[in-house]
Amino acid sequence: MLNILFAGNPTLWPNYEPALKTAFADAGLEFELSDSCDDPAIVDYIVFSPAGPIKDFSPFVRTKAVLNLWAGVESVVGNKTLTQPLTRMVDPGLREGMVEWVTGHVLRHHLGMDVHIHGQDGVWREGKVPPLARDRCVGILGLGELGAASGQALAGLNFDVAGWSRSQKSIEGIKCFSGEEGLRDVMARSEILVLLLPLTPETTNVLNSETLALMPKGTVIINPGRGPMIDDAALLNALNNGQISHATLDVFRVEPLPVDDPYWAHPNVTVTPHIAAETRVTSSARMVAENVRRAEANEPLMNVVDRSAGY
Ligand code: NDP
Ligand code: OXD
Repeated sequence: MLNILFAGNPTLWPNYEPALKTAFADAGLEFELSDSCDDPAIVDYIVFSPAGPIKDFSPFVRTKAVLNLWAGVESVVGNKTLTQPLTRMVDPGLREGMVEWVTGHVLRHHLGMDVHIHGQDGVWREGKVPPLARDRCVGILGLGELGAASGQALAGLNFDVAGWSRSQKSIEGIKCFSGEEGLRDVMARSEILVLLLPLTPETTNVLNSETLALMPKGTVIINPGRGPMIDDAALLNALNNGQISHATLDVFRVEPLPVDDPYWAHPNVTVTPHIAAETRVTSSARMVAENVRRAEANEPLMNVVDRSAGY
């Protein structure tokens, strides 16, 4: 009998309890699932999220894996008490949600929708025909689960998509770049740039005054990745001098974004409240159960975090 502890956001327990029970049973596991435990020493697996109660993993001496419900692991990967294998969330529902959010926001800026949505003032504005997608360069920083899927969806709409990753990739429909030179190449061609990197020391402030200056004047920034990948002062400066025409930001250094943050009031910034993509309960429960099944069968876990890379 496996003891599995749900240590995610407590408000999600009523949804996750039945979904995880179904998924573990379907995976053929014998288990006790609980959202609390009196004795950490008997816990075999932890279903984890940074919004949950566990900050110290050291009492969980028998735990075979910590299964993160989030894709991003920056808030747990450096936890010195975490010695157990850590997996991150790769979930079809999360991926689909991100593809939809990215595609919607890219299309908004590509088509110049705001001019007409906010311009219902009786003025017949002609001459605002957008180029075809095939003539619009979109850049994606990060070509992992979410970046590659979003890039491929945009390529499917004919956008001219280029992407950047740590290792060199070959992905149908996407011009792939890597390395410092590759970053400069992607920045220099992107009229719309989407950030889907994980937050690590290497990706912190990847958008700064130097890299923003490489971009074509009037570029749009879309950030569903993580807030600290942008040097906020540099972005605000670039927005104020027109180097960047708009920023759609879903993630921030401080969340919730404080009410007096300059992003809220900036006319060329759209703030969304970290809703780009959410881990979906049913599909993610299946991913968690599959990993527990694998561990019990001595098969390699899926989506193990590389602690040295930080993602
Ligand atoms: P993956 O780990 O699958 O992909 C990360 C990509 O970034 C990989 O292509 C990786 O390169 C690349 N990368 C990492 N470090 C560097 C670097 N130093 N230089 C260049 N490229 C780098 O992550 P996901 O696609 O699953 O998720 C990406 C991020 O999206 C998450 O970490 C999270 O922060 C964010 N997110 C936001 C959500 C929201 O609602 N706003 C929801 C879910 C996730 P390589 O392929 O070579 O490893
Ligand atoms: C995630 C997120 O990392 O929701 O999963 O941001």
